[in-house]
Amino acid sequence: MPEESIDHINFEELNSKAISKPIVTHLYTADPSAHVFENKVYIYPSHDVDAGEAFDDLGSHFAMEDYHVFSMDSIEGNVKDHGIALHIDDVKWAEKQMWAPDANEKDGKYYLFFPAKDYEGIFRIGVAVSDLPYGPFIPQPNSIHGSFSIDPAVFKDDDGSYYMYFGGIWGGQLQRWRKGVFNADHPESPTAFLPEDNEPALLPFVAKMTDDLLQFDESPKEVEIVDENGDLLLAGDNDRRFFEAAWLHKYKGKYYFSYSTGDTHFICYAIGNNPYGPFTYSGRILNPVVGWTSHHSICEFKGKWYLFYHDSSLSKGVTHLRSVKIAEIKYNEDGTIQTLNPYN
Ligand code: FUB
Repeated sequence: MPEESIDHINFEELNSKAISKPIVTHLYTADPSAHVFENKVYIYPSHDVDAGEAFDDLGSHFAMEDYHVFSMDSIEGNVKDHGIALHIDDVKWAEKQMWAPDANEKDGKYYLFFPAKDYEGIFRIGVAVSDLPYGPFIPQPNSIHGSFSIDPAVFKDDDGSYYMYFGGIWGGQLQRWRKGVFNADHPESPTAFLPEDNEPALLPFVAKMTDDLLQFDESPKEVEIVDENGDLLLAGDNDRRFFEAAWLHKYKGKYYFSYSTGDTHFICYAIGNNPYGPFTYSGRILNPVVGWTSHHSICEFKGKWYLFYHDSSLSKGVTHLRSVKIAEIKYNEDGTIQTLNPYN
C-alpha cells in the first residue's frame, strides 16, 4: 500500500483485520530473515529507527545503525530480543544504512551477512562471525571482495554448498552496476540507468560462497526470472519483475526464488531446478502491506511453512518504521503457493 494512501486508513479497523500482529513492539523491525538453529527460530531483521532523514526514492530515510537478533521456541510463543548483535561503529568499512541482513550457520559458527554504504556512498555486503546464533558478531575488516548492492540472502543447499543471492534496484543501486563498475553519475536519481520498459528487467545475482563463507567463490551470476514461455520478464512488467528482497528456499526438491516487486508492493516467487535458475515466475505470495516496502523470508519449522514479513501498521504507516510479522503459508498439490492477503 503506497504511502500516499495512508491518510485514508483507519488503523484500528485495519489491525483488527490483519492476519498477524507485530512479533515485538518495543523496537521497529523489518526485512526479517528467519532460520531454524538449535530447534529455535532465529530472526535476523533490520532495526528501523527515525534518524531524521527526509523521505526520498533513494531510501535515505532508512538510516539504520545496528542489528538485533530475536529467537522463538515456538511460533506463537515469547520472542526473545538478544540485544545488539552488531553496530555500524564496529564495522570499519561501513559508513551508514545497515539494510536487510541474513545469517547462516556452518560447523558451529554463525555468519551475519549485511549490506551497508561504504565511505564512497556505495552499497557493499559484509560478513560478521560469532560462536552463537545471536552474536555478538565480529565483522571482517573489509566487505566481501566484488560485492555490490543490497539484501543478501544466503541459502544452504542439501550438498552443503552455500549461495548468496543479492541485489536491489533504485536506492539499492543495482542499476548503477550495469557495466560492471559503479556509475556515480546523476547521484540523486533512483531510476537513472534502468532499462527501458520493453527491455529485459534487471536481474538479481547469485554467487557460491567460499568454504569459510567469507568471500564469493566465483564471479556473481545473474539470476534469470522468466515467464511461462521462457522469456525474461521485462523492465516494464512492474507487477512481476525483480526489485529487491531476494530469498531462496527449497520445497520438494524444487528451488523457490522469491522477491519483492518494489513499486508495486508484491512478494512474488519463481521456481527453478537448481540454485542458479532460470526460475519461472509462478505467482504472488503476499499482497501489498501498509508501507512502501515489502520484504520477507520463508522457513519451515516443526512441519509447517511460514512467511516472515513486515508492515508499517504499528507506526500508522510510517514507511521506515516497520514491524516484523509471521504468517503460515500453504502449498497447493502442484507446488504453487497460496497468496496471502495481509488484511482479510
Ligand atoms: O530496509 C531497507 C530496505 O528496504 C531493504 O534493504 C529493502 O529490501 C527494503 O525492505
